[in-house]
Amino acid sequence: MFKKIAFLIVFASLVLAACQPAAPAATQAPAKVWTYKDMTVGVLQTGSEGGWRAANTKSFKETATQLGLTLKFYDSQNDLAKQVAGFQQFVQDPEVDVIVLQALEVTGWEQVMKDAKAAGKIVVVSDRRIDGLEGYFVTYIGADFVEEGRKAGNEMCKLLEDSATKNVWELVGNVGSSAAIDRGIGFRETAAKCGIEVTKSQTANWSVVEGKQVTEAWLKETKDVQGIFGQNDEMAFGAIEALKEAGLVPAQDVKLISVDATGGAFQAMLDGTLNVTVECNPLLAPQVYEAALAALNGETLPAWIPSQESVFYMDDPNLKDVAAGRSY
Ligand code: GYE
Repeated sequence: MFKKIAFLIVFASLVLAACQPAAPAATQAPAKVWTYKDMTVGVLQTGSEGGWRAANTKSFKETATQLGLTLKFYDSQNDLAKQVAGFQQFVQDPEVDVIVLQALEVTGWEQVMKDAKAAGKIVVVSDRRIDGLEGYFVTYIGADFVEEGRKAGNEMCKLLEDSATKNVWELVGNVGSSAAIDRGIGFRETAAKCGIEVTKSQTANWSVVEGKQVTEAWLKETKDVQGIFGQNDEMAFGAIEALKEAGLVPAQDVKLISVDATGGAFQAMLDGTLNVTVECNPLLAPQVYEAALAALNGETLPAWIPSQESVFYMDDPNLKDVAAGRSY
């Protein structure tokens, strides 16, 4: 009997509780509306390997000051282990709200991405994509490197249209980076259409010095080359020096195409030593910070926010004015 009464009392109180109207909205703490001034952003930079990177770093630092957000800038010195350690550091830093990854390589991010998610950090991947791990970062902001490679392949086809042989050498970025992998894929896709053969391909780590050394070594083996594809401006500059020292005329005897379109590339085109440069926009910070703020305020972002890019030509009659109007 006693048990029945006890059960009825418990049951009645449960029914009563369920019928209680929800607490008026006024008492629930309104979701925090983030502003740039509330944000602390940890940026994991690759290193300082050239003109593009310098413009990219400047974009992050200057835009942070303009917006009034707190920036923690980590220079990975082009060392993957250092970049992973920097990521962990930002995960453990209670002040950091957002982590921006500019990945040296496409793999190696699984554990730290999981740790960041567990720690409630917003992660934005910018500049260079990584493999997989969708759901662990809110968006990728950066270029279509495959398309950049395709553009370079199409331009090399035009430059070698009347050439009996179409042997092209490729100076590649750092091994394992999405920029290097994808530009190579895109270039081969379109270059093959006009019978171009990539007869030599080697990393020169985005650098002028290595671009020159690699090209010099190849020129010692053979001078049967009609075009050089530098996956960035700096490596193409190195090739230009090597060609000159080998008695070849850059952009005439050997056609040259680079990617980035930094100020140095415009100067090389004005000097008549570089035929074409395919733009890769380094000024990513405004889009990155905007996306981070939107994500902190609960917005869902597109998986990829591509940057807008063009192609520039040595034989453009307005090249001088175009070059004068460039901001990097
Ligand atoms: O092309 C190169 C830099 O990630 C797009 O990195 C960037 C590349 C750029 O070292 O100059």
